[in-house]
Amino acid sequence: MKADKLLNQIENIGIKVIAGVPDSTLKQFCDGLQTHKGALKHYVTANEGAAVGLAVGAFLASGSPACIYMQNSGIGNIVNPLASLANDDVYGIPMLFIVGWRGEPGVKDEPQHVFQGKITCKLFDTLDVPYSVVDKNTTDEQWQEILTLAKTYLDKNLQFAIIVKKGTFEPDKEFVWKNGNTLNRETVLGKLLQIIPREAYIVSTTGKISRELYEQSNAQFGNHDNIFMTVGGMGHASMIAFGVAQEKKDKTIVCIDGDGAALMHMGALPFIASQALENFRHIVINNQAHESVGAMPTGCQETSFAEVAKAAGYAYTERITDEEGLKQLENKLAGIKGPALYEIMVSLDSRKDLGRPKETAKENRDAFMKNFA
Ligand SMILES: Cc1ncc(C[n+]2csc(CCOP(=O)(O)OP(=O)(O)O)c2C)c(N)n1
Repeated sequence: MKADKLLNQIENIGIKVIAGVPDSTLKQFCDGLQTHKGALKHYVTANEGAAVGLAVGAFLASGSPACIYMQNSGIGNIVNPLASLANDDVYGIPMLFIVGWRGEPGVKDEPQHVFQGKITCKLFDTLDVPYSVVDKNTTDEQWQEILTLAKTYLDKNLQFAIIVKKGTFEPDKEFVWKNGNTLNRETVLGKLLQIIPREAYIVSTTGKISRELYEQSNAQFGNHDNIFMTVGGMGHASMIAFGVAQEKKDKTIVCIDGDGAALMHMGALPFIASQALENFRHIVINNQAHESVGAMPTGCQETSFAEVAKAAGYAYTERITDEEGLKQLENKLAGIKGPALYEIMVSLDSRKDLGRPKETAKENRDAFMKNFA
């Protein structure tokens, strides 16, 4: 299936708004969203639950159901507004979900996708959301039948989901966006590992930031034992870092976050600021996009995390855009009382041959915990 064709079919069943968070399984679909010429209004939301909220409001005001696209790891974020607001036992708000299926049973995938993949269909069953599963062999006629079926549910103010297997969407027009930043993310991460004291602990965010830190740390030090990689649970790295920091007040804890992830659960910022832990350092690597899953802009490209953190009450905040700023970071990281947030603006490049952690998640957990034994 080509994204453009599906987007036309989606419009044809009366959907006027589409919102969500990008996913690698849906990469071609997400590219299509950026290049599609139809009348659909498209929004990238901070998290998948926020897209459900938007869909509720859009329906209230227009009477038309909205469509929500997401990775299956976002199901957790939709459960609350879906079960306690949109469900037929409450307001009965129709919406169509398009869900990328990572971790499909029988298909090799990363540890963070295995359990989520196993329970994906069961979760929609539990949530009373009927669904169809599609793959690369689903014909145009079958897609049309699925959308016609979806419409019968939407017309009754119910929800419907289309669960999309890997390889379903054909490459079409690739969407390419440049943010104009000059620092390279992996180079910055390599430098940060030289600046951050070896006795500090690092909690890194979901996606390529953790993968690059893993490779850079192994290359520089032969291990990555002071880094906890938040491989799943996108958006929660800063609260994990806070959890460590409040236990280990004599150690410096550095959260290395992404802009998309920091947006996803931004309430962490005022919380962390209010707790005023001097040992807390927050570094947001801002490429203004979800680069790990295809570089779709976050929808909040102009947001300054340094300004947000300042308003939230962080003791120190700064935006770094060039080599000079990065050079000066060494003193500012050690000599300043936290909570401090450094926002580093980076470009959208990443290596094609970037690896993934070779150990199991539990081995990495144990290696990190050994530091505190
Ligand atoms: C709840 C949830 N939604 C979506 C994803 C898919 N996902 C993995 S990494 C990523 C992008 C992260 O963007 P950002 O934090 O800006 O880091 P970048 O990839 O740009 O370095 C997304 C959307 C996910 N893992 N979890």
